[in-house]
Amino acid sequence: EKMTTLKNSYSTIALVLSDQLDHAISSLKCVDPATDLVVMMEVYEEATYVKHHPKKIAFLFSAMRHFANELVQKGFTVLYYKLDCKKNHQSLTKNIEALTQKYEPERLFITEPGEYRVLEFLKKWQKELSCEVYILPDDRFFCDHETFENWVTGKKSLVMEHFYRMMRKDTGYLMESDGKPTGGNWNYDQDNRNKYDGKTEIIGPKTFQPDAITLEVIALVEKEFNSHFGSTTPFWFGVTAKEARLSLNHFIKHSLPHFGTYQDAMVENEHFLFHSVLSQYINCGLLSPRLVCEEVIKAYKNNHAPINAVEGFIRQIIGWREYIRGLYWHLMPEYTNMNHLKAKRPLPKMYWTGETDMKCMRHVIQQTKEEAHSHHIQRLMITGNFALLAGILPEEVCDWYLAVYADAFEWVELPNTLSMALFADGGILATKPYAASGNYINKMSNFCKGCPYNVKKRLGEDACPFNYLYWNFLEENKKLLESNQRLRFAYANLKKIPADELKAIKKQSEEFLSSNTILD
Ligand code: FAD
Ligand code: DLZ
Repeated sequence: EKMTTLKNSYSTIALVLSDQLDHAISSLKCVDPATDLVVMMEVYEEATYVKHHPKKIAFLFSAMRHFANELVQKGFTVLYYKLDCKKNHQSLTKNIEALTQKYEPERLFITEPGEYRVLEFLKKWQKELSCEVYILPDDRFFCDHETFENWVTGKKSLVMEHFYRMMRKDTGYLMESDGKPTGGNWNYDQDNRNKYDGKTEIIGPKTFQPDAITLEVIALVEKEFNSHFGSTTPFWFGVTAKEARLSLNHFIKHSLPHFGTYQDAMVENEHFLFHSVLSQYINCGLLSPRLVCEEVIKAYKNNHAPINAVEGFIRQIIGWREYIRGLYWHLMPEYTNMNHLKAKRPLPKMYWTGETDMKCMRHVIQQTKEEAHSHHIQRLMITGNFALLAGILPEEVCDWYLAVYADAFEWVELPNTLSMALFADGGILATKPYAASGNYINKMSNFCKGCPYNVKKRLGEDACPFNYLYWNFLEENKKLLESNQRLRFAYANLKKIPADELKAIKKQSEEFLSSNTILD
């Protein structure tokens, strides 16, 4: 689809991918609006290699279309392939092959992608296309590949906290002039584990009405991807940088002050609590992580938000987010095959249907279906924890997480799922598995109230499955995990369970995991 009149040939072309929607992206710096061509493509291949959530596809396509319009307004010439345009070959490679034949460019610029799979085919382009293909660094990140590799070199363990402190020093965020951390501590995690008090007003993220472009995209997505898990409505995401910025302001004003305190809390029918819900904007380029950090720190300096909230938030962005990205590129491509605990069960059907009597699982899966979003503790300690305890194949769990969340791109999804949730890397990211029984869920949420399963019981028909699965998990993985110092209390408690009760726990776990509730 032409967005402006095209010439017969272009010496320079830049390709902008759907997660690179930033006017300052490195590829765009290499094109001259007066003479060069920018290309963007909606393609089936990218939308279906895992069956992405329809809301995620609609969000990305609408954001791409808005971004392309902005480029045209700035004077760029843009060749934009809508999904349903006739000349679309539905694959980035096939379209680029056709394009380079037609326009005979001398050079093609692309900012490095967020997936190893895509990088692999870009490298093939470098060999096979008739033009020079330049893959440029993605300087939206604070930590480049070289800095991360230097940090890794010679280390026995890659503890996030150590990386985070380096990033605090590098960025100067929340640092005093004497080199000490603001507030006196590096980390206020112990203040960030409260159950929701039921009183603090929850405002939630800023919502937007879909405009004509988004409505057109939603209609297209509903027609083309109706077999995918999830719904396009309600659609309230922003789709431009301006809207993403308004969402940031809204978060700072209403939720940031409580972000730290309730960071780990979960509440039935509350989808977002005090989380920012900015990840989809940051990851696709609509919102700069630097701007996010600077605005959040400004709120601290203006006494609008306390240190536990601000430090907790900054840690997510310059700590976790950057560390996760570094690990991904450090460990690929072998990473995807890791399965330390030898988990082998297929992904239960309930992950696609949301049909289960376990209230917490039902809530998180149904929310995911509706919103293409759930917050961190829901992802980690409900759906992730269940997959860990039930020994679900990492590959299938990872594909689910990659498909169902609007913020999911492999560089960020894989380490979070495979390493953090499933311990499939054997402890590179986490020092112990985030395995928890129903007790944790009951402590941090109100899901257990009114659940047909009894969170206080570990055996019997109405016992909470998280309970017997937890002990069964420890027992099943004894050889691999018993020597882990951080699990010594858990294993000491396992030892206290009488042999006949442990036998019954194993039996009930086996029956539950092979039952129709799980598999059908
Ligand atoms: P907030 O809680 O408001 O946090 C602020 C920001 O910090 C986020 O927007 C995000 O940019 C960053 N952040 C926080 N935690 C992490 C983290 N662990 N890794 C990377 N960035 C982080 N995040 C994704 O962006 N994409 C994913 O595909 C993704 N998959 C996940 C899968 C699992 C199994 C788990 C446990 C976590 C996953 N996360 C992922 C991390 C985290 O859950 C989301 O970043 C967060 O829920 C997004 O919501 P928010 O914007 O409200 O975050
Ligand atoms: C996730 C996704 C989807 C659904 N669709 C497209 C698309 O049509 N065009 C595109 O350029 N990118 C898409 N993506 C993102 C890619 O799958 C991939 O994650 C990024 O290109 C990595 O940088």
